[in-house]
Amino acid sequence: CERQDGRSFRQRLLVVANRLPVSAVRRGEDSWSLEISAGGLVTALLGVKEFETRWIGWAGVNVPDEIGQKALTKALAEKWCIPVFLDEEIVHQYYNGYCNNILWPLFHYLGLPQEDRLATTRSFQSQFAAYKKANQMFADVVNMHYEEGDVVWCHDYHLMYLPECLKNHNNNMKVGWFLHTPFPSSEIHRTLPSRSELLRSVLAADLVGFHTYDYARHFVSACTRILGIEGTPEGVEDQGRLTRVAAFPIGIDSLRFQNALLVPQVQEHIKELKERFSGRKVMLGVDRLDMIKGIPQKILAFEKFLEENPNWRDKVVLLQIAVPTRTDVPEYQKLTSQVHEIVGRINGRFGSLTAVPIHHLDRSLDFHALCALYAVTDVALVTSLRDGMNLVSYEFVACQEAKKGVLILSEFAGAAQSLGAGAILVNPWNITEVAASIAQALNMSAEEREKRHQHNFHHVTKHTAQEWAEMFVSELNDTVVEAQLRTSK
Ligand code: ADQ
Repeated sequence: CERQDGRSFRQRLLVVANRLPVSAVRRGEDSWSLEISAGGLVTALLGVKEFETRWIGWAGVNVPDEIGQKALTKALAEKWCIPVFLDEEIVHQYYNGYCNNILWPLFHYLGLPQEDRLATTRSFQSQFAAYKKANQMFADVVNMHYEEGDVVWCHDYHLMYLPECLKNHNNNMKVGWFLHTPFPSSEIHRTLPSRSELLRSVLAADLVGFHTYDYARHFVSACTRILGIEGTPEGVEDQGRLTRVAAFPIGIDSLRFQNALLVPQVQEHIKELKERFSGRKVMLGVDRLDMIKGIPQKILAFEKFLEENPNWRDKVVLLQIAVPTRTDVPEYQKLTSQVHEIVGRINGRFGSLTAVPIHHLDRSLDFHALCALYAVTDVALVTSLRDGMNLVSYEFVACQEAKKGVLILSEFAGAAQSLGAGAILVNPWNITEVAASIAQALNMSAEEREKRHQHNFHHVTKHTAQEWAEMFVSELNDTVVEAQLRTSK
């Protein structure tokens, strides 16, 4: 950007997300240690050099005292982070309640948790009130730090009420909102008691982005059916004001994965894994342990494959790495025991004294260990029941230049739209079909594997996370300029 005196400066980008990209641990009354968590969003935005990025969000810890808050604010400032302090009650109602118990399952077509459906319905109003209050607290922090010309980029289903809070305060603010989950069919969205308020608030943004064209279409039809506002080719127009709606499929920092494979420690790890599983084909699943990832369905499909293909029984192994999340929620605890039970049963059924068909790990792997695993894998199994995009499928492809393994991918993951031509697409609910696709993948000719891999590798290395972030922000800048031109005409 250029100032009036002709000197250039970098535009500031305020990224607002529920969680800051750091984990904070209190060491004393006024001392904190911070660790950057390199999630997809952080790496995406680290690559965007033309903006000066500031992060605004919750640090994930309860800090009731002023001394602690001041010290944490100071420590975070060194990492370009600005905290929003939420107390325990708000976190319980807004984050655990409205975000994770209502919006998350609904947006993934899972409905509300069965046994407490009525309880959820009863507590709905208080949770939505807490959601709005929390969103207003995020807005207050943005307003405090906002400078004219800044671009504000709000992220995900936690902050659907934020665009309206921001625009109510300053209608000239450039506000974008991006959803990382699917946006469901309007038939699902219309069951939400707060359906209209949420849509209206999101529409206050200048630009609204989704991973796929389908999600964008669902959003526009929800606006039409619920609010009676017509969609246009550019987005949604209400009383002369246009909210631009578009698809911005996220990517990964593919070079980071490719470069990791050259690190001697990773090479050594790859060698060890190859020796460990020599004579067996390696199949891999890497997921957060969440209902949406379809882990029990995947394991049952693998069992069916073993049942139907006795010749493969001692020649293939499934490594399932599942990071536990939301471990205090009963629904998730049940999922963990369910997975353990199925794995135990299958290993008992098909294992021997020296080998088992499934290795299941309930933990996170460090980046280098994960890259080594991706590199030795013959077949990756991504069987999400619904998934906004699914970055594991991208990461696997980025690490497969040597092996050219096969990706089995759920048709209900956003990634199916971009990697569908190279992957074997499956309906994860159909265990027989997934079992058959495992057989197809393991028996695939080298020529066909190469062709499929090249297709996906080209996509993953070309459409990176940096490109995604740059496209969204430049579209947001353009949208605002166009709107100003339209109103000045
Ligand atoms: P997630 O649901 O978290 O993200 P995903 O896109 O697959 O799903 O990203 C998971 C990330 O966590 C990947 O980078 C992966 O490497 C890492 N990870 C998973 N299991 C791990 C393990 N056991 N050890 C180490 N790392 C592990 C949400 C949406 C997605 C959307 C992203 C980005 O649900 O649909 O793709 O945001 O928008």
